[in-house]
Amino acid sequence: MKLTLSDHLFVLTGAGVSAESGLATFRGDGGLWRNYRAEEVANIAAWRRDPRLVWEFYSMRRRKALAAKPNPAHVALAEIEQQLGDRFFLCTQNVDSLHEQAGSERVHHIHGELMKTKCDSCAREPFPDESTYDEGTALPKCDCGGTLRVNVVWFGEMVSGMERVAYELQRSTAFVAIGTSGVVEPVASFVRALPHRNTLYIGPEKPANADAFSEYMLGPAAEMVPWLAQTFFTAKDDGS
Ligand code: BJW
Ligand code: ZN
Repeated sequence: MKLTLSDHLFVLTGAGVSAESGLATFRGDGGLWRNYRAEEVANIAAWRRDPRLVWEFYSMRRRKALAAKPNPAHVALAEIEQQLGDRFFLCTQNVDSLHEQAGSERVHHIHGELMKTKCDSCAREPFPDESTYDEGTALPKCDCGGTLRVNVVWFGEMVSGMERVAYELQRSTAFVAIGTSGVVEPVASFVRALPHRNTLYIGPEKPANADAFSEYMLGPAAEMVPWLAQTFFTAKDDGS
């Protein structure tokens, strides 16, 4: 991939970028929770059917996320952003805050944020919340009588901030996707909506939408992303 200081870089991250911080991915070996596939619980239909089960799942996720630390991939992305400034945009599907903890500032959480809570009935603003609601505890209620839920985007719900994302895709000159299986829409189609083909995928295996990428770096993010940053900084020092 050609990446220079004058590029507009759009980075897309998925669960794989946080795997080496100890947070499980959705699909594959780490994706099982009490015999449920994670996607079966991360689902609006599951919330309507069994909100207690869904809160138990997200309570477990909140505990794990609170204990997790950014890994070298998060840190390397923050370093690239330092160089590119407003020409850098990071769209993450992850609901953890590891990018922010690593120092990234231009982060868009297209599938929401785990450490925020909102009402499932009224339009009150999502608010910061690290509370957990385990088996036997009452469901949290809003003043309006609605049930409070975690501020994430489930299947069947609209993703967040698509207008800004579409703008950043259009103005990008380079696109890097890291640790995402390429099956969840609309995000999986971003790589097909670009005005260029300067595209790179980083992860241990090719994603489902691999045909749309022009290059791959096959390996774990915590090794490959610092390497990408290094080649970028070397090119910068050369003035190339
Ligand atoms: C490593 C690694 C290491 C491992 N280093 N890498 C068009 C066509 C067909 C269907 C649809 C469509 N448009 C919309 C849909 C429906 C649906 C959808 O996509 N369905 C398909 C699955 C069939 N999409 C939606 O409903 C979306 N909404 C929407 O489009 O609204 C408009 C609309 C509404 C209604 C009708 C029509 C249109 C919303 C999607 C919301 C997804 N939500 C979740 C849960 C979020 C909360 C939470 O975290 O709990 O988001 S599901 C889950 O999947 C989560 C993830 O962000 C998302 C993507 O997963 P990701 O990140 O790719 O993880 P994995 O586990 O799949 O992959 C990990 C990867 O890492 C692997 O590739 C590994 O190899 C790799 N890896 N170790 C680097 N060390
Ligand atoms: Zn309410």
